[in-house]
Amino acid sequence: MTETLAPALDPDTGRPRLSRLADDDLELLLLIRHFELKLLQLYGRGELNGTTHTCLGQEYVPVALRPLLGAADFVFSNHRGHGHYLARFGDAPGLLAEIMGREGAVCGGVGGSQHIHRDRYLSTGVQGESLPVAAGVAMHLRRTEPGALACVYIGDGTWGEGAVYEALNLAALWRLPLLIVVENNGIAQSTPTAAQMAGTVAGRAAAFGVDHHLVVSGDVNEIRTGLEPLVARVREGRPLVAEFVTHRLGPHSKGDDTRPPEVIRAAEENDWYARYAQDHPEHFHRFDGPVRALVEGVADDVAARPPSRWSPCA
Ligand SMILES: Cc1ncc(C[n+]2csc(CCOP(=O)(O)OP(=O)(O)O)c2C)c(N)n1
Ligand SMILES: [Mg+2]
Repeated sequence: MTETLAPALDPDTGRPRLSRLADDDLELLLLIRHFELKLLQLYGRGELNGTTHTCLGQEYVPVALRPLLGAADFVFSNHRGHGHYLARFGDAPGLLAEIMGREGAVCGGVGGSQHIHRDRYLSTGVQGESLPVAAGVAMHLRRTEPGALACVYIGDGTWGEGAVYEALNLAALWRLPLLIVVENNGIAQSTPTAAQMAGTVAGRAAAFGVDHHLVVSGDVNEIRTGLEPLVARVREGRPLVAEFVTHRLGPHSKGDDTRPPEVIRAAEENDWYARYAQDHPEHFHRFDGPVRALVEGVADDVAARPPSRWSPCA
C-alpha cells in the first residue's frame, strides 16, 4: 500500500503554505535548528573534535513524530541524529556536553555526536546496523509489552545495505511493530540517490508486503494527521515504511558539500524555517530570538564546564 500526502497550497500564490504550529512544536523546531547552526559554528572555530552531521532542513521529521511516540517505544537513530534526540528528550545541554566531552554529557562524553544511549533511545553511525536490532527489539516488545513499537530512522543511502532487507523480511513475516522512518534527502554523502538506487523505496517495501507511506509535505500538523492512524496500526503488528521526501540544507558533515548550486537553492526554497517565517511572521519572531539566545546560553555554559570524567572502571 502506498499513500500520498499532498501539500496544502496557498490559494493566492499556489505555493505550499505551512499551517500554524503549536508553540511547543515551533520551539522544538527552532531548538534543533539553532543547536545545529551552533555546532557548525563551534566546529568552524576548531572548538570541537571528531565529526558531526547536522539535520538542518530535516528538523520537522522528528518533530512531527514526537507525540506519536511514547516512553515505552524504542527509538533507533543514525549518524544524523541530533534532532531525533532533541525531539525525544529536549535536552540540549546533555547532547552538547556529549559532543564537547564536558561534564553532564549524556553518555559520559564517550559516545559523541553519533553514539548515544539513553533509556530507550540508541543511535549509531554505522549505516544499516540499527534496523536489524530494531526488528529484534520490536519482536521483544510484541511479546512482552504489546502496543509498544520500535522506531528506526534511516537515510535513502542506507537502502544500499543488505541488512535492511533481512530486517524487512522478518518484520513482514513476524508482523513486527516496527516503524521505519526514511529521511530521503536525495543524497548519500556526495552520491545522488538517483545515481545509486534502482527502483524506489516504495517498490522495495512492497516487495516484502510492508506498508509504505510517502510524505512530501513539510507541514508538521499535516504530516502528523496522516501518520497517526498508520502508527496505531504499527502498534498492532503492521510494520510501516514512512518515507519523507526531505532536503539536506547543509553539507553532509562539515564543509563537504559537493552539490551543484541549483540543488542547494532548491533545498533552501523548501526550508521550513524561511517558509514559516514568511507564512507566520509574528509567531516565528516571538520564538526565534529567544530560542537562539537559549542555545547561545547552553553553549556558553557547556563550554565553561570541565571535561567529562568517564572511566570504564567506574
Ligand atoms: C556501514 C557504513 N558505511 C559507510 C559509512 C559512511 N557514511 C556515513 S553517512 C553516509 C551516507 C548516508 O546516506 P543516507 O543513508 O542517505 O543518510 P544521510 O547522510 O543522507 O542522512 C556514509 C556513506 C557508514 N557510516 N557506515
Ligand atoms: Mg540521504
